[in-house]
Amino acid sequence: MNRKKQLTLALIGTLTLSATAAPAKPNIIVIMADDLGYGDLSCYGAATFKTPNIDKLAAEGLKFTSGYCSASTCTPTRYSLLTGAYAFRKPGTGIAPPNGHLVIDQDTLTLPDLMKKAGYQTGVVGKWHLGLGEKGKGPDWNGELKPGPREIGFDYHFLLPTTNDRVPQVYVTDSRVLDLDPADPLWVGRKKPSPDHPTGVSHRDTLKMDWSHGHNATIHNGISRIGFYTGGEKARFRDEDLSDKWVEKSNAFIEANKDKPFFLFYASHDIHVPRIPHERFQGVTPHGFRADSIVQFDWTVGKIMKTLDRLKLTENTLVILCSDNGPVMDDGYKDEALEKLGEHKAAGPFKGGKYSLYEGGTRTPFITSWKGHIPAGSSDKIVCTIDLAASLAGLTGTPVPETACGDSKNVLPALLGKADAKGRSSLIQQDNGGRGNFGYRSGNWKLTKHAKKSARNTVVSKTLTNTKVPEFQLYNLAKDPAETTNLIAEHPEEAKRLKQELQALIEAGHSR
Ligand code: NG6
Ligand code: CA
Repeated sequence: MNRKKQLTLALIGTLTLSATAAPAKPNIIVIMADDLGYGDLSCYGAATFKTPNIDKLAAEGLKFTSGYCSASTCTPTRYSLLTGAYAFRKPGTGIAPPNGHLVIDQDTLTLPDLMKKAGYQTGVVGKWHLGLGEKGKGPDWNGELKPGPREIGFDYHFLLPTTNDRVPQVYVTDSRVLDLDPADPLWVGRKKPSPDHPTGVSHRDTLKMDWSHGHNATIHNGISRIGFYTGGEKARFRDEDLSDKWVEKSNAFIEANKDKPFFLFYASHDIHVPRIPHERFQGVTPHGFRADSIVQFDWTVGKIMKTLDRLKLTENTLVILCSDNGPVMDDGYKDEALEKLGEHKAAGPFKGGKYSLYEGGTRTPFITSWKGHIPAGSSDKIVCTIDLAASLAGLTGTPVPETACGDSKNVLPALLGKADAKGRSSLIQQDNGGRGNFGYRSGNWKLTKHAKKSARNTVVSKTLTNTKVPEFQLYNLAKDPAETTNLIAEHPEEAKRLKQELQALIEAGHSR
């Protein structure tokens, strides 16, 4: 055989190999951090501490510079991730209270439903915060917590029901509170259960972390919370142990499903308040518990990646890492996040953070990694957590009915780093919802609409303050990513176009 022919055959061999080696149905792990800002990882510019495990994921995969979550608070982003629909279209999807009911209708075709249709085992581990139980009833803490994750498509769940600054501090698995002693029933409510019930107000001097606003009701583990509860003593966990538990349960799910395609939603509680990392992470950064919790989160990612390596699943698993909203410093506890911030820029180059319509509210870390299938590098394509439903359905060849996932775009080529990928041309950004506020990015133009003419200022200020702003502002993100110069007077035609597009997308009821 001549050399040219040999080379040609070798080349064909490689091509065929890579074509056939591509599994049609890779495992999928969506890792969502809580309140993690654009600048909060060393691969996104954090310079005063290191996140080596996520940096490795980014170095081997694709790091997005225009990756978004769909809202600047938790519940609406998670609602949109799982339903593929903008949360503002469904009133009642703002931050869920301790006794909130499930905000996703059971007949909605969800992301885990689509994965199940594709033959996947589906699981969710970590923070839920989408409510449990029926509308008008809420969670039956001592009985079956239905409807819940199982009823909307997850075969397996191991969860913290809301956020850890809300009561109760118990795990939910198998549609029940884990380790609940029927002789010590759990009661959760909004009113103080008895005059002598210790709270963050009456027993403030006993707290191991003081509160700054809200968060002054029932005390558990030396920390007072939002809401009241009694009972369920045996079922309660320590804040310090949450991350170890997420690793244990995520790894067990991966191990149990290693021979089938699986879809795991690992929803970390890091770095939401109360930021109480495990003792071994306390003090590892110069910034106090906020950044210590980031390092802890990074460790959990490393543990999961090691499990994939050990089970030889790395080349058959797509990992997507994202956040549920931008950063916040003082979110109700005196944990010195702001005092110890130093030069760290939690929102990177962007303005605003959690609760905000500015880029810092929703432009967050976004990394995709799939060894051998996603080229290493960075991408400036616009992608959003709301797109995972249509994109992952696209990946697995699962048809999405026209009426489902109404705002989820198939941006799979962008997520996989394909050369001709486009990503989104536009994106609506929302805050917690219900106030008529919107951000709208179209190409490099960004319009903000603050219906009440005030904006939340979360990152730089000590407490949550409101700043007076014009109803409409227009920014050029290519030249002014920090949204400092409002161009609405200079570019009335762009402002008009964006206002019209935004209004049309809102009125249409869907955008796919
Ligand atoms: C707010 C809480 C805040 C946090 C947030 C939800 C007060 C004063 N503030 O209402 O601490 O819990 O809700 O955060 O209570 S999220 O990331 O789950 O959306
Ligand atoms: Ca959050």
